[in-house]
Amino acid sequence: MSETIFSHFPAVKFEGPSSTNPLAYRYYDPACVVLGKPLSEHLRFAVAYWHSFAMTGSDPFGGPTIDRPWMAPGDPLTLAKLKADAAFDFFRVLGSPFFCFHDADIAPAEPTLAGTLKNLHTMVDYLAEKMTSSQTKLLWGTANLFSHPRFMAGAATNPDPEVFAWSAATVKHCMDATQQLGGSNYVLWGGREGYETLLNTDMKQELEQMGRFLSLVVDYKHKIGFKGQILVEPKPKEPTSHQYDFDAATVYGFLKRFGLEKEVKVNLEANHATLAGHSFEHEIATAGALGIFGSLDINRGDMLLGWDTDQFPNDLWTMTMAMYQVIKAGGLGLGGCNFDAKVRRQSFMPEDLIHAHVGGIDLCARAFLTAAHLIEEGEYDSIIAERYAGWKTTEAQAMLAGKLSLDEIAAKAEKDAIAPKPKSGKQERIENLLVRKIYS
Ligand code: XLS
Ligand code: CA
Ligand code: CA
Repeated sequence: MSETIFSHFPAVKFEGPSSTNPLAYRYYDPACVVLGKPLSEHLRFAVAYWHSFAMTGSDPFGGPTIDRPWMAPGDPLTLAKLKADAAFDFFRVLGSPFFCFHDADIAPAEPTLAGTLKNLHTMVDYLAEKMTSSQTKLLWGTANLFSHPRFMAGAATNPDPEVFAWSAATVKHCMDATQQLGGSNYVLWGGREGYETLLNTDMKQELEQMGRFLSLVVDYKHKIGFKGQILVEPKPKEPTSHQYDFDAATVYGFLKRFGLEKEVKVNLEANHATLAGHSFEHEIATAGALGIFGSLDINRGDMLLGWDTDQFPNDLWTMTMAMYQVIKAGGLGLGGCNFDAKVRRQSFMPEDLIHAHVGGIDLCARAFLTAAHLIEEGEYDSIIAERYAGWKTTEAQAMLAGKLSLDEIAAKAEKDAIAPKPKSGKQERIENLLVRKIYS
């Protein structure tokens, strides 16, 4: 492979908490066994191709600030291969176990569907070849059904059935690509599946279309024997003002309605949770309780802004709360921690991209280790268990299991003259315990 912009960076190594090397892992020791398996298998970190290699730093007020060799004018397929070479070199530097991509990130589009799909498969073959000499695997593939003007009124929910069909064809080929590359998951983020104004929108019709589309995806998964998970990624707004996949609970209701709740799980993003007015851990706990927890997009928003800034995470408290809920939800399984995060537009040096990922990986690792320690030690869980201990009695269990009707419960409560006493929720005691554990 020819030289890339990352060639002169050595692989980042675990050096332990006392290291002062800015490009070392202080907490992420991939081989460290915790809760019965190596940390790398719990966290399954992934680099997002779009933010790391396709993002130019432009914003509504200014043009590109990030200039990579593959962004120069030239033959689009040659440039896409140059980009892929750099991407896999970057994975080498981080020791990244996984990556994620959209079709549009890896392959140039053409005016025709056939031309675009041909380029996609050329580049998928190229990535497949690169993966034979790399440790990095595919966490998930997805389709960009939101950037091109044809998707301005949605993909599956577009009023034009030809856009539905174009989207179906694209997803079919992206699922084939994901399977060819051994991907663990296929993700659907409904970028423009929502509306800007109800004045021109038939919501009932659009929801039918979206349900049919997802059912077709699930059918195709079984048809080709794809062993990975199908994941829907909730987001409440941006780019549309009302997105149909608002949050984990909304997606669950939608899946139930179309009988897909056993087939599809969610890919939860921190910044999308906060845009929905939730915490990241709320979304993880909700998905865990509903049995649809799939994977994570790791990032953070800016609480003073209120849009999707996709910054790298740096808050240990928040991440520890999230990781605690991940463990309680049964772990990431086939999912992983994908850095759906981008460097700021002033951070245009290749080195900035490495610093960003090293910090994010280390933060997640530290948070996971603390969450695992909290669980192993048991003090925190025992406070919660004690709070619900009343439900352990046979009588309470009978009530929960539906063995007593409302009037039977009423009759018994009156006969026993029950008099429940208020009990402390112990919030401050818990907060003090967590502060001690997280910052020690
Ligand atoms: C955008 C989404 C997107 C999905 C993949 O806000 O986060 O990047 O993760 O299409
Ligand atoms: Ca995302
Ligand atoms: Ca986002």
